[in-house]
Amino acid sequence: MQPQLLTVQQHILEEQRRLFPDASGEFSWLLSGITLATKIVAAQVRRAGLAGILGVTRETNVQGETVQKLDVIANDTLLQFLGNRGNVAIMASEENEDPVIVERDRKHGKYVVVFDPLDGSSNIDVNVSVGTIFSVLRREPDPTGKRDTLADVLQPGTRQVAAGYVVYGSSTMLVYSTGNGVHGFTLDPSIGAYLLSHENMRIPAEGTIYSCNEANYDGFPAGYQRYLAHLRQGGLGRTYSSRYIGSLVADFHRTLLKGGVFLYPPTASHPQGKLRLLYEANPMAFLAEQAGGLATDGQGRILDIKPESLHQRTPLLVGGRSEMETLMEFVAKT
Ligand code: AHM
Ligand code: MG
Repeated sequence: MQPQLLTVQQHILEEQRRLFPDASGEFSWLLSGITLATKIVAAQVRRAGLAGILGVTRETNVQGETVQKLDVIANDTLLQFLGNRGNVAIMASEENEDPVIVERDRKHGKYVVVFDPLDGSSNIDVNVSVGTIFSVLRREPDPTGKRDTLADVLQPGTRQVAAGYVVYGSSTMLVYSTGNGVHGFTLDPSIGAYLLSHENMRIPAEGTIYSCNEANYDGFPAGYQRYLAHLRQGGLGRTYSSRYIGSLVADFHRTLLKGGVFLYPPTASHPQGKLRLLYEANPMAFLAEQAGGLATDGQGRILDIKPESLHQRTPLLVGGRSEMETLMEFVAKT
C-alpha cells in the first residue's frame, strides 16, 4: 500500500483544527503564502549558476527581463505572496530599511511577518546551502490606522506565533513551529509539494559538534575561548568535531538534527555579534526551545530580549542542553 503522505498544508490545517477548533483558517492561509513563495525561491536557487549566462547581454536575459540578484528576487517574492494574504498588516525584511506596510490591511491585519529572504547569500556563488528565515508575530488591530507600525514589529520573541526556515540544500526543506513542536517537510520537486519527512524534531541533548567562525577566536571574550578549549580537550567526556558552513540556516539545521552547539559570540569587531535579533536569532531560538534546546545571547534568553530597532544585532548561542548549560557556566565566569 502507498505510504501515507502528508503535505505541509494538511499538517498546518490539522494542527489548527486540533488545537483551535474555532480558528478562522486565516493563519493557515498566511503560512501558505510562505510555502508558495519559498517554492518559487527554491526554483530560482536551483538555477543560480545560470543567472550569469541567462543575463549575459547587459544584465537582461533572453526574455529581455532584467536579471536580478537572488536576494532581491527572494525578497520581492515573499513581499508579494505575504502582502496579498489579507491578514498581514506589516512585513519587515533584512532587505528593507523600514517596515513595509500593507496599506489595504493596515487597520485590520492580525499579523506581522519578519523575514530574512535569502540568508547566507554570499554562499550562492560557491553553490553552498542558503535559506529563508521567517517569524510571525500577532498584532492588535489598529482601527484608526495611526499607530506607530514599528512598535508592532519590535516585540520580544516570546510573542512569536510561528517561526521557521527553508533550507535550500541538497534537498529543499521547510522546518516550522507554531509552538507545538518542530516539524520538517521535504520538497518533492516532481509534484511541487512539501511532504512531512521529520515529525516532532528534537535537538539531541548531547552532541559532538561545535560550530563557530573560529577565525574570530582571538576576538572572542575569554569565557568563550575557554569553553571551546574545554570541548576540544574532551571536557564534556566526548570528542568534538568542528563544522561551520557560514549560512545560519544550514548551520542551525545541522545543529537541530545532530545536536551540539552553534555560536556567534561578540567579537572584537562586532561587540553585539553579527546576527540580527528579529529575523535570525528570534526564529531560531523559538525553534530551538520547541525542540528541547536552548538559545541565549550570553546574558539571558534570546526570546526575552525587548527589541529596540529593526536591524538590531545580537550574539547568538544555540544548541542542545548539555553544551548550552556548560557554555552558560563558562560565559558567566568571563
Ligand atoms: P547574511 O544575512 O547577510 O547572509 O549574513 C548572515 C550570515 C549567516 O547566515 C551566517 O551565520 C553568518 O552570516 C556568517 O558570518 P561570518 O561570515 O562572519 O562567519
Ligand atoms: Mg541573514
